[in-house]
Amino acid sequence: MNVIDLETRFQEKIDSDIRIEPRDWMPDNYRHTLIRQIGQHAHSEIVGMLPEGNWITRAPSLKRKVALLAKVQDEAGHGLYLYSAAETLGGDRDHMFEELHSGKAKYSSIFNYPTLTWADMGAIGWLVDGAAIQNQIPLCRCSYGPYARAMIRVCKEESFHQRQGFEIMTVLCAGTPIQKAMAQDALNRFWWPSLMMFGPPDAESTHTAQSKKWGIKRFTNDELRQRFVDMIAPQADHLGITIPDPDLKWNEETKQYDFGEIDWTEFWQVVKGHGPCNKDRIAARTKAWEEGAWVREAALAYAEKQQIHSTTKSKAV
Ligand code: FAQ
Repeated sequence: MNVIDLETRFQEKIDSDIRIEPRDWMPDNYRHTLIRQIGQHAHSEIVGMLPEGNWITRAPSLKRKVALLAKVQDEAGHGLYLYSAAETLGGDRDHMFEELHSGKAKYSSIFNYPTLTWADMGAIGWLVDGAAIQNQIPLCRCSYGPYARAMIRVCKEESFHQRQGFEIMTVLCAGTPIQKAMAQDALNRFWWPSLMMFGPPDAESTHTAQSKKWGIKRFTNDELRQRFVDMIAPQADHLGITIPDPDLKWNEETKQYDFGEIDWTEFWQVVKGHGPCNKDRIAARTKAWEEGAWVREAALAYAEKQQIHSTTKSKAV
């Protein structure tokens, strides 16, 4: 079968909602697009542990500490499923890490903002996990089987994360005036960066058209951003805090919220490495990688020993 026939058959499978599995034929660019997106997604999960990890030792109670610790560990687990999913496509894990540490690989812009108060733990759970769920639920139907299956478990865990974040916000908003002001301040700082998580506007998105054709993305960046605003605006009303956007208002005709212009210059600055915490994030990940070298060496030595042991045993049989 020639390449054109293979591509036609491949597209027919996608159009009939048949999952593509690791050993199936796929166009090179489909493979590269997935390794790029899954790799960036995996990096986002493990870099995303840092802003919240910052508050584990300062959580205001044992109950809060346990929930936050569990959440941060969940993010590590998500990173691991995702690196494994990228490996099923031929992605090399060490190479992906090299690209992260050298600043070449991207990860979500949101994790380059600092977490200044405890209320930021509420805002991240509510807004950042809320945005992640909005973006990842459609990925459960992604055409690539291992990625789609990983997303099912990830989304279940992200839903718990969002609940715990919203509950932190609920308690703060019903608390003292200072606590409510802290919640408002966290919303002020995390609102616009959360909208940026969905990526550039559709007119400037380089990958959306092809990724939609291949069933990797089911919705465009702007469609998902709009859904997010429509979900969060009534929740902010319920909490009694104000979204920092004077142009935000319900549109009776479109049955959606209209909202103000996003600062795309800020977005691209952060993506290019010039956000408030980019350098700290990369430095923390690089340090963790270097300090974990002995664990990787020990695991490899153990695996090699096991291999020799099982080969000798099977020869003896
Ligand atoms: N930050 O053409 P598009 C989480 C890049 S997980 C940085 O629209 P695409 C869990 C993009 O890579 C959050 N870069 O690209 C958690 C591309 O660059 P390239 C992460 C961004 O791929 C919660 C260029 O701009 N989620 O939060 C961003 O079709 C709490 C052009 O953009 C995922 O990764 C950005 N925000 O659409 C953890 C989900 N946006 O590669 C801890 C999977 C775009 O050409 C605590 N990924 N870029 O050099 C996706 O759905 C997609 O990749 C998009 C971008 C929607 C992110």
